This record gives sequence, C-alpha cells and structure tokens, in this order.
Amino acid sequence: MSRLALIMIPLMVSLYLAPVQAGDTISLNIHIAEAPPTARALAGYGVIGNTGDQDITIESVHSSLFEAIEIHESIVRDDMAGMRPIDELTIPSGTELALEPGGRHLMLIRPVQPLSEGDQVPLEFTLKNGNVHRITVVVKKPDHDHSRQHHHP
Ligand SMILES: [Cu+2]
Repeated sequence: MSRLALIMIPLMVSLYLAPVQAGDTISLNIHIAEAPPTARALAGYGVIGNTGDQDITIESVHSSLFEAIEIHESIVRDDMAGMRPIDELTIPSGTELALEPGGRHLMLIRPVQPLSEGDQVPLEFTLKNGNVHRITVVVKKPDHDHSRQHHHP
C-alpha cells in the first residue's frame, strides 16, 4: 500500500462519518416588508429556490430580532381573507417557491426593537435534514408604495 493510500483512508472514513452539512441546493432571496413602528408582526416575502434533485423542507425559522417566526399561508373563508400557520414548507426539487402577499409568507412576530427601511435582520432556517442556513435580509418599503409613486408622480 502506498503512503498516499495510508493517508487517504482515515480521511475518507472521517468524511463519510461527518454529518451532511454542505450540499443543500437552497437559495433564499428574501426581504421583510416595512410596517408601522406599532406593528406586532411583519411579513417576509421573496423567492426560495431548490436547484437540486431532492426536495427541501424548511421546518422552522428563527431570528434574534423577533420573538417568533411562523410560516403562513393565506386563505379565504366565508369571503374573509385571513391566514394560518403551516408546519413546514417544502420546495420540490428543481422549483422556485414565491413568498408573496396573498400567498405563503413568513410572519415575523413581535419585533424586539423598531425596524425600518434599510435595517438588517438575521434569519436562521432549519431544514428537515438538520442543516441550518443563516442569512441576513433587509427591511424594504412594501411594493404598493412603488405603484403609488408611479400613479402619482
Ligand atoms: Cu401571516
């Protein structure tokens, strides 16, 4: 056995035993919509992509700047628009999932400090496979402000 092989064998064993950390094919393109300072919850929108050949499931989302974060879906019941929490969010292999007003979104509950446009918020996504993805997102003016500007220059 060559010296190289003797070096490689323990290396390969340790790689094989290591928990699968890398390799998630998730992309998280998310922002938080600015809300009045008195708002008890803010919404997170954007696009989550999965370029891999396996489905990805998000089990929970956390942030040091919010007491809780839920994944919501919008519903209409008795002609009333509402929303309800869902347990997890699966992004099928090779697809993109939109988080948008009137659809699925992040509900960021009870900010621990006032947040306004341009503020940065750390988010931590825990996947069903145990991996954790940490990103920083920015607070933006809601989209309807843009359309208002277009209509009233
Ligand atoms: Cu909601």
